Amino acid sequence: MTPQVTGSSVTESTPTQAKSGGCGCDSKSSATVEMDEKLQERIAKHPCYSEEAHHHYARMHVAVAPACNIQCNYCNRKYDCANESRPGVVSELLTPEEAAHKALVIAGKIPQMTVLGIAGPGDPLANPDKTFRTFELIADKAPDIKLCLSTNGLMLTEYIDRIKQLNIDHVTITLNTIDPEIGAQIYSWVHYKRKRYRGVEGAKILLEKQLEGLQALREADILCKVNSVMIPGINDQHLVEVNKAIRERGAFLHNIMPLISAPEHGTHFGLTGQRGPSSKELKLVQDQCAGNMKMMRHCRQCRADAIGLLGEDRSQEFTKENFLEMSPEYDFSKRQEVHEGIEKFREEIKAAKEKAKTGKPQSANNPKILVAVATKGGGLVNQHFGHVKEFQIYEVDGSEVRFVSHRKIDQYCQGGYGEEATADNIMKTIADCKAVLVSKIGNCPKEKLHEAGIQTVEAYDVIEKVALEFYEQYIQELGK
Ligand code: CLF
Ligand code: SF4
Repeated sequence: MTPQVTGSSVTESTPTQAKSGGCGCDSKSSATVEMDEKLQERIAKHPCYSEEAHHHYARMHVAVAPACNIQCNYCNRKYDCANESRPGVVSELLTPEEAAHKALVIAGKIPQMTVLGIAGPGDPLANPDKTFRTFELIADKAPDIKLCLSTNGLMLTEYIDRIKQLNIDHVTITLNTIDPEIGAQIYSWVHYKRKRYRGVEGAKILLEKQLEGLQALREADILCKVNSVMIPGINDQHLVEVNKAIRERGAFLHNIMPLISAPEHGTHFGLTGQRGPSSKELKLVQDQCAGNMKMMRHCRQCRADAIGLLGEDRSQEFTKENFLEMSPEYDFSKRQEVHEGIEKFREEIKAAKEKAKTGKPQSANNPKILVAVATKGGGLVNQHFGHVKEFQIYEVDGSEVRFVSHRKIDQYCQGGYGEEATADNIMKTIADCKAVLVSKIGNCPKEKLHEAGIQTVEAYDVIEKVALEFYEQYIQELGK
């Protein structure tokens, strides 16, 4: 699938969905346009499937699936599923009834929550009764919440009819390799049809089932995202091949995520010193695959019980003790009202982006630069430097402003203690950026950034607009 630029907004379409005429003009048929629109509608409020939506809409995970049918070398069962989470203990397991109650509470308290995902802490399809019961309860009471499932794919073909029947429109498969020899280095065992398989034999079964599952999702017209964990020295050189294989089988989106590995996680990789990739290595592989299909770069490897916008986690506000005391406040009309407001705001942002682009120089010779953006969401530069916990990194070339990654930092404001140390770390984390775009910044960090050759821009406006204005000024100064 190729990212397409229409006006100022990047849209996603599959190769069969967008074709150009011989003259290079856009000659989409009305059926194709309609297909694009339908596709857009399906992803418009999904914060993972649409990069743009993740500034506005939230997801929640319910941890109802403890068991797993394989053993990945990057996972320790007492931690979150590394498929969809960073290693952190899942605070509490829920029954389907508790999960449904929680979803209805959150749907009222956070009306911009549009997607409910089951992503662990084990594999949802190794716990089919709990998983499907949860989805059933939620679909029944909250029809406007999209259902999302993340699996290792081993049992996908067995449950595809059930998935379709429940209207689960988004499924993620974590597929790290298509080569059983490489698979044997990633999976220590696979439990299939009451038997445990090890090494290449186990990996072969898993990989075959994953590719069959992908095919089955395409046939059932369910949008499939593939997650691949990048493991340097094991599958990093092989991910372009994985990308090709999944594209051919109709995957919608590819999310290459860095291996998170530390001895204290108690995983095989953690204990044997297997490192994860640097952000530069990760970006290189993502860029190699990007010409071929739409890549997801805004993944936060969230917990199996995460709640909120992707960059935030509000799960601790809704512990079992808390949410069981709360009454469900799900209100369909109120939620629709909030969503309409968000959509109106998105239109305004879109118009502002288009306006910002008008008349900007479009040249292949324009250098690409990185900028670090402080944002609380909404597609705006709207956060104080001292409060930033993660910068969003954008690549700018004068005509395009492209999200490339996020980088976590320790918050600068430490209440008067420790700012020196955090400042040094922040400088290191964004050393390759030409500027930080913030709503406000104090004199002290501003001076430090300038000393490090990083400019500061204070604004409260649409990210793309601020980034393009900075770029123009940067190029002028470069010319001088
Ligand atoms: Fe959850 Fe996954 Fe659905 Fe999103 S997460 S089940 S597709 S609703 Fe999203 Fe989290 Fe990355 Fe997953 S940021 S880890 S990709
Ligand atoms: Fe862990 Fe998920 Fe792998 Fe199962 S599929 S071993 S839960 S990372």
